[in-house]
Amino acid sequence: MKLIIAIVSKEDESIVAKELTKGGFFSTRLATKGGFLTKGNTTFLIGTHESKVDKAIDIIKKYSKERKEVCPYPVGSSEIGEFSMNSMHVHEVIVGGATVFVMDVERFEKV
Ligand code: 2BA
Repeated sequence: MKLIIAIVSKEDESIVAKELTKGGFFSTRLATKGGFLTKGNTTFLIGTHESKVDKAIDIIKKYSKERKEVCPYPVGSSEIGEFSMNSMHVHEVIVGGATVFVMDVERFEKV
């Protein structure tokens, strides 16, 4: 059993949820917010068998569009996390398609 944690843009939430359900997956949606843009996004929790992980990721990938977002920070001086932004002169960042984590599930029960 695996747990897929997938962060998708809010705009893609409905179609991703619909297609996951059509594909036979159970999912839970959480309203979340990115630490960088501080914009709302959606985090899916999908518990599934290991053999179906690739299928779920294919669906998420297919329906999560890449977008350009305007970066709200003054560009050129700050350091955020491990990334030095000293040399960045862009005012836009590319968001997505989706950010996906796959984790082992030690135990799964519906009680
Ligand atoms: P945000 O944190 O709002 O990030 C939005 C976009 O800003 C990122 O797109 C990336 O292009 C840029 N960005 C984020 N942090 C940055 C940094 N420290 N320096 C320079 N640019 C940065 P994505 O990478 O597609 O991420 C979309 C959303 O997925 C993120 O929204 C966050 O909510 C989540 N995410 C991405 N990577 C993650 C990670 N390693 N751990 C946890 N959540 C993550």
